[in-house]
Amino acid sequence: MTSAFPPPRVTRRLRPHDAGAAALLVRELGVAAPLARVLAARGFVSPPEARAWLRPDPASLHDPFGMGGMDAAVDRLVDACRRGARVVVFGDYDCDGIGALAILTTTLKRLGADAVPFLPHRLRDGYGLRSETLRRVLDEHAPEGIVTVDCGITAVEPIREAVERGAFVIVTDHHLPPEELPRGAVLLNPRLPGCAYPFKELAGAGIAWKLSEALLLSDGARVGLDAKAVRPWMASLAKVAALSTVADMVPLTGENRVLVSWGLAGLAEPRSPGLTALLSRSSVRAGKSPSVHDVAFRIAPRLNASGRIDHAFRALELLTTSDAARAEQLAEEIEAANTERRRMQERVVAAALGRLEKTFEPDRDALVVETGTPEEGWHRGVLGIAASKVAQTVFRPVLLLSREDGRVGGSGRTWGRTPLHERLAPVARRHEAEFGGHHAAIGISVAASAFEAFRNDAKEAFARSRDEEEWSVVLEADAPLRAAEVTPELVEHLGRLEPHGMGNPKPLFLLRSLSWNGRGRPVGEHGLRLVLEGEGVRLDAVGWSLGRIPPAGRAGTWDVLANIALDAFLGRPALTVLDATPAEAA
Ligand SMILES: [Mn+2]
Repeated sequence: MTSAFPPPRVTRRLRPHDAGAAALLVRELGVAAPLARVLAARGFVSPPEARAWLRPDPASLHDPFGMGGMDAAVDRLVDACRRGARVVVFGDYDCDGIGALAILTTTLKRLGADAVPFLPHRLRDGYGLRSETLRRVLDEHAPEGIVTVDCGITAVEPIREAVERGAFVIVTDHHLPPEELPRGAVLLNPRLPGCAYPFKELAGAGIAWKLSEALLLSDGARVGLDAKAVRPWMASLAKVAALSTVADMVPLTGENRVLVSWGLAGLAEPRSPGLTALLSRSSVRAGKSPSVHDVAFRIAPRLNASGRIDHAFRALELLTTSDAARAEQLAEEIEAANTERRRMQERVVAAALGRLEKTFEPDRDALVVETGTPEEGWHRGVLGIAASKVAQTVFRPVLLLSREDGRVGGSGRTWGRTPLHERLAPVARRHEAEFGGHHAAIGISVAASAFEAFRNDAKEAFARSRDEEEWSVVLEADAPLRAAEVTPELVEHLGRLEPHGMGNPKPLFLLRSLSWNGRGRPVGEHGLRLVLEGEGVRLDAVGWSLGRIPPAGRAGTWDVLANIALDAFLGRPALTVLDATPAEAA
């Protein structure tokens, strides 16, 4: 049976590398030659640079006071802490916002402030700092000041109002600053024009972490946290910052690489009862550091779940409680929310794909727009993740929208390199939609009366700029590799490139002319375990899509793109084959 959704083209590339630079790295750092080739191909051509990358060191983190606004923010907050003043920390309901909130609230409380965390409700309050929500915060808590985390840089009007009412406002955010900035507030955002802070890619929790560090360095001694005690405190906050940073899909380079390695290593001993309960529910073995994959696919979805289904306060409380019994109870509630989230998400995905199998036309459709109702389970909180699942099946950008209260609204996720936000923005404007997001992910809401016209317009706009190259899957090998170079030592050396994730993928190697006798043992839906051979060396391999190649076409010589890992079952290195093409005649 042929799929209704033909797979995209695959573009294969090999990164060039400077062989002289790689040889120098082998000599100076004593690393295996294939690792040196990967480093050189990724731009680490000088030994000190490469050494720093291979050994992420907390001592290399930048001075937090180098961030624009830091001095002013610290002065304001230290003063508030000393007087025990009430400060509301205003966060966001995703994993980054929750982590940032936990980090800064914990530090402000430790320094003596009456810090009150506030989380908006996804459905009732919407995203970010809105006037109505802010008014409620001011009325309910009467704080002396407000510090935003992971949001606020676009909240011009709400912040004007808060300042008028006499509150001080400090914005800490990592989103792209708009042209018109909030006035009367201290702004911390490395992306602000003129901010000299050298690293621009911190997540919201990373910035909250830097602000915490600056606060403790300035005034920690007053509460018994002298210079020596600040470091373990920051190490403990780095555990949460690492989870948020991975979850927010920012590149794991620069300071993010340091924070994430430090935090993940620390999570081998989570200490806090909430993190302990969370890791155990996420099937991370006690005493073991979670991997980036564990965070992205097990831990972050749990922290996000309560905010998707209902209110994110449970996740925040889980990260901050010191009560083990309470932590267990919260972890259990979060587990239930996550199960419910998964069920709702699967239902939406199944409904959308069921319809698309009948209606999708690959030559016509350059954008997929599907709608449902809350009664059918189309709940706003899961439409974004459902859209990304559908996009991974149909290989097109996807909008999933729910019809509710006279409006049609939900989320969109792109496929490949299609600039979803840029391409949809003018259409959204024409139909007076509420619209926001970034390159790959958007949120949108249109009046029901304008929806049909919006949908036609959007589909046409995407069809007009159809470019199948944007949808192709790019497999870029870091370096060539010979079969004889695949050794346990190489696997160990390559481990120094971890943690892998956004901006730092697992090294992908090109192994040319491996012969395959055509035999293999099926694993999973389309996978095969097999043995490949090159230069007389036999290599164990697993290929998760090699089962798609008909047996008659298998025996022969292949060029293979593969990751290398230690096969826990075999106890020796094995290839994970991502792609195999008949060998090019040499
Ligand atoms: Mn964020």
